[in-house]
Amino acid sequence: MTDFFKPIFSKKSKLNIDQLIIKKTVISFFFFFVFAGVAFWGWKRLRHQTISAQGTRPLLRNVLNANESIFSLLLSDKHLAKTYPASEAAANVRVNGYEGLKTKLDSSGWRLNVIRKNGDTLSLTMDDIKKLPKTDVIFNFKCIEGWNQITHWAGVKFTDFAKAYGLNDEIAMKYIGLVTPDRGYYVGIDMPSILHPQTILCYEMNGQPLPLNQGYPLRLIIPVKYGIKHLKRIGTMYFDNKRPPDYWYERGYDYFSGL
Ligand SMILES: Nc1nc2c(c(=O)[nH]1)N[C@H]1C(S)=C(S)[C@@H](COP(=O)(O)O)O[C@H]1N2
Ligand SMILES: [Mo]
Repeated sequence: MTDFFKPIFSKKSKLNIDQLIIKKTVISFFFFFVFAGVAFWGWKRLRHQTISAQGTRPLLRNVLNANESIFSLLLSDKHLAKTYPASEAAANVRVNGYEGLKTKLDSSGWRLNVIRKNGDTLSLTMDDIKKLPKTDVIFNFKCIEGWNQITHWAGVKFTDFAKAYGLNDEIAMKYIGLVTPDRGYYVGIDMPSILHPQTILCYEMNGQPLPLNQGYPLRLIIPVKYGIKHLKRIGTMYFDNKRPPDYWYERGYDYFSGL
């Protein structure tokens, strides 16, 4: 008996088929019980946690935050989202999400308000923004609901915009917040992502001014993030070292929402 079992867990011995089967079975059961134990522990923890101000149960939020610290390490200016020729861009672009677009837009009164670190506000018109160099971005737009579409956008690179308006102290902070004019939709974005070379303040789609439901006059296009972060109809931007409030984060989604 022992001559049969003993060698199974000693590294040196050669095993016959029956011994190998037993070894693999024992190892499989071991991992089965470990994973079942972790799952049971997680389930017990979750049952007693209530949905917090962070939009979900604390254990789930901790998992999302841990994912964020791993994925933010992968974000780099050298990692570009795949781009496509304009001929591959969809002509009929999907429209999704109307938060912050439900109030009538005051086109002539619209300004981009940039709240500076010292509290001053820059109040910019579309002409101010269109004067800056224009960049096209054609990429695969991805929504967490599960659809994606190759789409063609153009506007000013966020880094060109920040340079033109001398937002040096501002981009040294950790986050940027964007809000629609009526405050109905709002996002917070980590600074490395907004400074990524493919992030644009966008005013054109397929070579035309943005349609109203796609965020006219100005929206964010940020290919390193899921659709939820591409805020349409920007009214105000501000900078902070703490995470700015974020519409979908408050409803349980991942804050980082990176791709
Ligand atoms: N103002 C505003 N911007 C928004 C949303 C919204 O509800 N309101 N939805 C977001 C989501 S979930 C997605 S997928 C994209 C969709 O952009 P599209 O309508 O141009 O396809 O916009 C994002 N920006
Ligand atoms: Mo979305």
